Amino acid sequence: MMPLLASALAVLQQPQSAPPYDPLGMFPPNASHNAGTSDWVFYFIFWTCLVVLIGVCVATLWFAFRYRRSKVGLIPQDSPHHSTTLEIVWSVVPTFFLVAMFWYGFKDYEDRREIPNDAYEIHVNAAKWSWTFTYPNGYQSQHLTVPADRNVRLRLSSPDVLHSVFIPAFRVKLDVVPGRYNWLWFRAIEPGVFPLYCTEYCGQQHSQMDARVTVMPDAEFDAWLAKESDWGALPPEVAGLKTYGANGCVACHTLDGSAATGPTFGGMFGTQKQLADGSTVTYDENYIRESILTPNVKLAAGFAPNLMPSNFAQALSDQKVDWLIALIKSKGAQ
Ligand code: HEC
Ligand SMILES: [Cu+2]
Repeated sequence: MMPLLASALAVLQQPQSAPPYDPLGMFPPNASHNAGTSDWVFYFIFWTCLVVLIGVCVATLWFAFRYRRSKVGLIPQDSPHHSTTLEIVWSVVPTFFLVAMFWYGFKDYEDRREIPNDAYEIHVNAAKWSWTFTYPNGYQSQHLTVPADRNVRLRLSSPDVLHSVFIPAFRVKLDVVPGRYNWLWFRAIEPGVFPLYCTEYCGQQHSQMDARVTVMPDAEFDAWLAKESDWGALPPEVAGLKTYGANGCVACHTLDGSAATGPTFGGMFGTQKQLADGSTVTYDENYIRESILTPNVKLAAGFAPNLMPSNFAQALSDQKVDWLIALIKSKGAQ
């Protein structure tokens, strides 16, 4: 009983933004700036409830024993009608605790909703049944990597159904709602690897919708991201596939021969291509390059002009154009 009481009293000394406090070992690792605070609020409510529970049980048992029938008979005597002091005490004391629960809970809620302006934004796309994390430079991954000691904001979106992102070690959880963005933020406090789950039933493979969160030291993060995004280390057609995804070609072009807003890249390389003006060209490196950089000069037959964006000459480096050519070539007929 004494150690329990000592831990209960310790809760009163915990300030906001608290260090880890988990005397009963109920929580996963404590890895974000407000994990301690939310644990603390939990324990504050827990200890309060425990004390009240014990008080009510003891009083019930005591009254049942004290006023048992063999003692008071079938017709009990009148008891005092009321006690003002007692009524004030049992109204004011619980009110104080209820207000405290609200106050601490609300402060933590406020902290969660007020996203710092300097937060590093990572876009989280939750789709049936996987996660895609997109970094400010366009790098994409199926797992989340964040710097320690830096405010990170996740922008959540879903193209299909309701999902919910849950990182137990950070004590954060928020719905991912189709058709709108939601934001949540945290500041990881220690390097490590933690699980991330979808916690909204989203169909057959919902239970497989999990990912890893890796927290790395702040100083290493930027170098890590630069290295991961360095597609030059990859085979050119693989780098081309990444460029195809990252620069939005995927929205209009397919790789498997099927029709879309624009012509497919599948099975085209080396063929004779019909143009809108009736002439033909060889679908080779130069034709691809020209089609990307000046789309309207040689218009593919059957497609309207000005559909393909004409800003790729600025948006794509020469190297990216090379990678795209390698990609189209790798899907080609020869
Ligand atoms: C908004 C839709 C759209 C996007 C995005 C788009 N394209 Fe196109 N693209 C088209 C259309 C439509 C055509 C056919 C008309 C023309 O030739 O300009 C085309 C034609 C092409 C052609 C010629 C293909 C052929 O069979 O003649 C190439 C190569 C090409 N696009 C590459 C790209 C690459 C690479 C990207 C991404 C960096 C891209 N496109 C992004 C719509 C798009
Ligand atoms: Cu899901």
